[in-house]
Amino acid sequence: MAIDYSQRIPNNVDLASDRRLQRALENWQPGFLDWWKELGPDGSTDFDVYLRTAISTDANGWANFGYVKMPEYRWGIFLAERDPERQIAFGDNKGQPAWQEVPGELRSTLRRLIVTQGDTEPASVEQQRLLGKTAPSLYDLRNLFQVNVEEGRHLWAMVYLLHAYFGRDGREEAEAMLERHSGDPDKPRILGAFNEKTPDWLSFFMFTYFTDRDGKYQLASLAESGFDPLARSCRFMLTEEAHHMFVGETGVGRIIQRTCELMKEHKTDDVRSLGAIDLRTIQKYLNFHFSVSLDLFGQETSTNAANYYSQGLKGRFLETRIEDDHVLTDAAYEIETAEGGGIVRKPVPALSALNERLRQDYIEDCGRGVLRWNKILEKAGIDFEMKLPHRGFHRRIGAFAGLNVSPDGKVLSEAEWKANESKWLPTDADRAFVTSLMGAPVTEPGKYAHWIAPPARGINGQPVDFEYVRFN
Ligand code: BYC
Repeated sequence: MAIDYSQRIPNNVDLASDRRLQRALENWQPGFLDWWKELGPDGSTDFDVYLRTAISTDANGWANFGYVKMPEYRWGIFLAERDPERQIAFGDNKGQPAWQEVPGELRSTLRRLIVTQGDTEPASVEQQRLLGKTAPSLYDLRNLFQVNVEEGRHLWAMVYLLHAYFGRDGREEAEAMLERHSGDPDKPRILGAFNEKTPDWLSFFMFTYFTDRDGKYQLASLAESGFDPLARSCRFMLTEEAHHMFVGETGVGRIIQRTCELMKEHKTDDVRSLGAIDLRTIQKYLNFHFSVSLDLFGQETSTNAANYYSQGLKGRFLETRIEDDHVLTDAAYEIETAEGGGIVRKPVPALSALNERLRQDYIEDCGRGVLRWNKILEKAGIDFEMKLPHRGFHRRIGAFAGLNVSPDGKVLSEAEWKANESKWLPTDADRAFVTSLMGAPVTEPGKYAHWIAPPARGINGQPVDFEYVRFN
């Protein structure tokens, strides 16, 4: 699965053999580059960045490191290897050979899924575009840029599918990917969390921990798709996604670490006066990013989700490892949801509960990192525990959207909510404080901003004081 870098668009799909498709994508490419220059990482054009670039999609080739000027990064089309024997693993078409073309009757549904997925990728780049101005170190700046170029490539992955399999509609959707913008009042991005701001590095780390993890779970579900080119695209995207979540988990962990150090050294909880972020504020950011990311899974019970599954378009997380009939027409699944002004547990048809089931897998995964953050606190001897709030807390999508739910899962009156909201979610003053810590970028190798601890190790075996970015 070597990638052909001699082409204008690097690829491992033999693009050169399809001149029409190649031309169509080459026509889209300048618009993408203009978008990158306008809304990609601000002011980064001349930097040499120590980046990972895939040279093949197998285990030996996808993590190749070297200095790259970001606008010269070779965005391209990389699909995981095809298994000619692959069968659809679930739904009404279970056991049939995976589709290499889009079944006519599933066209618009599949296009919508691909567009929703694709839309998030450039959205996140737009959200993060100013963060380089306040990078806490060269190591972090490099990680931000790595995440950004790969999200750009994930857009390419979806745009390729739209161009290759959806004709004129697909080409129009690919154009529209560059026309909607994060937070644009007239043409916003499709999903809520991608219109929120990422104005500071605590938000960035929370976003890459919680929101990129939604990406992991959605991509894993689409990697089960009966439409093989989508499955193969998503499988390769998942290999890159892991680093994004690593950046988030270790970023939050390093902030907690630094806060603990200062609390111990100065024997105080009030680390704000010492120029660091207090644990309560970190918890509030966690509450915010977790809850907006939970919304990304859609309604608790969803006929859309049932249809995607029965049609063979979107499976469950690690579908083939689950031991059941993979059709689910007779199965039930117990969910927690809002009903009659309260929170109830009840069994519902498993097919309709697929969004909720994926959200449950996601919540469990989120919890594992929180445990590791708590280990840092425990090791430092600090009596504080980070917690994931209840799934109903601060929701805008789904059955909980109409309720005021506290982090520990109690339904509150409007007045009770209002009286406590500022304890649970970042206030304007909290955000202003965190932003105030984001000073000029730290550009000296091996130096780190005051509010964050250095990483335990560098990237690709390099030391932590490596020159990860050269500014020229
Ligand atoms: N915001 O039946 P439901 C990533 C709409 S992140 C706004 O539950 P469904 C990444 C919904 O469209 C992963 N609207 O919907 C991370 C529907 O509208 P209609 C992105 C929402 O379709 C970081 C209605 O409500 N990938 O990769 O089952 C950095 C009924 O809802 C929202 C995907 O999402 C919302 N949050 O579920 C970079 C995968 N939620 O039909 C990248 C593809 C629901 O009434 N998308 N609605 O007009 C999907 O699988 C589904 O579209 C969703 C929604 C799971 C998102």
